[in-house]
Amino acid sequence: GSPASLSRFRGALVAAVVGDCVGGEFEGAEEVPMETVLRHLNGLENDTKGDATLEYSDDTAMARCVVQSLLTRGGFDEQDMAHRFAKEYSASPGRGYGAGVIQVLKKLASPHLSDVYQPAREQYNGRGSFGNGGAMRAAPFALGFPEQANVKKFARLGAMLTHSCSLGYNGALLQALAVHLSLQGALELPQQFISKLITEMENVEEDDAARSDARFLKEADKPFCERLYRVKDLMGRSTVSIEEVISELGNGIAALHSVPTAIFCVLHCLEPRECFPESYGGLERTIAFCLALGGDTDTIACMAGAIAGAHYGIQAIPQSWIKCCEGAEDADVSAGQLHMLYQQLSQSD
Ligand code: F2R
Ligand code: MG
Ligand code: MG
Repeated sequence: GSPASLSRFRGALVAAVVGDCVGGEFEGAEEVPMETVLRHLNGLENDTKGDATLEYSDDTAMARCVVQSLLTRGGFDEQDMAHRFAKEYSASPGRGYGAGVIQVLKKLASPHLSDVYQPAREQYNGRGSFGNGGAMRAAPFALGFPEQANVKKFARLGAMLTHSCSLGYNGALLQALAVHLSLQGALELPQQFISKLITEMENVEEDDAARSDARFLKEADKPFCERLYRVKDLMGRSTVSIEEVISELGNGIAALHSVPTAIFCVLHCLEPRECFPESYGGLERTIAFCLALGGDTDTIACMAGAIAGAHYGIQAIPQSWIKCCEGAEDADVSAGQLHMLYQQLSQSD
């Protein structure tokens, strides 16, 4: 498809929802044999009822708030977005939110709050959350802003409403950047794709706050860059086991242990692999691979789904999967609206 086509927008937003919904089945599981994953996915294909049976979780609930805020305000408005997060949590608290972020969402509901970034700053004795909650809802920023600098700026600010640790908000920035590049067709050249991400994150992680957080958490000097180099290394290997992906990149709830993993899953599944049915295209392979990792499967599949969907487009997502997932059809409609906003902004830039 052509860069930033409607099909890519629809693919990104719909596959993110599908990843969240189908991945929810295995969230927290330690070991998920590929046969179990394929049986789960086959079950969706054979589901003749076709009514949304898989519910979305916090990943999609918060991404929907981001989408509606960007569309309603025609850009980023922190007050509006914070208000939507709080309202959504209060209306549906049972979507599987992280244990810490709940405190932030409750504080954001206060009518007396003057600084919407303050509750996030109060988390974890003032160090902020490094969870992947900012990254899991970052894809719409890539669809709302044509300029790469704006994608980075607003994905970071949008994440900081709940995640003030640099390892949380930089994970969101990285995820939005990966979707942005994928929308432009950058996954046609996978080596250049990963090199661009590394170059961008080298600059982002120069920041004093990033260096201080990394030191405090005893991580590498530039933690996301270090993980992306590991992704590059794994890409060069002919075979990579699930165990190697988990030990090298992680499958956990921290942004550092899940965003580079999601990026790797997309890159690894660009080519057919023995473990998947021949009938599977790249998007199906990506989602299946994410699920087989176990751990934070809904979020890793959601983030990988957004990147892969932006690459393959809407046609790559099986209709039977879309029909089973709550919110997937809404996401398709929203993708069309974001595409219009993106085109308007492209023309005015
Ligand atoms: N939370 C889950 N899944 C497990 C529980 C499901 C639920 N109880 C159920 O059964 O329905 N999934 C969702 O959470 C992840 C996104 O989390 P988010 O928004 O980043 O939340 P939070 O609370 O900020 O961080 C998550 C955990 O990370 C640890 N953590 C973060 N920062 C920390 C810090 N500075 N120091 C120490 N620990 C820190 C804490 O354990 C947090 O609880 C997604 O997977 C989403 O699907
Ligand atoms: Mg979730
Ligand atoms: Mg999760």
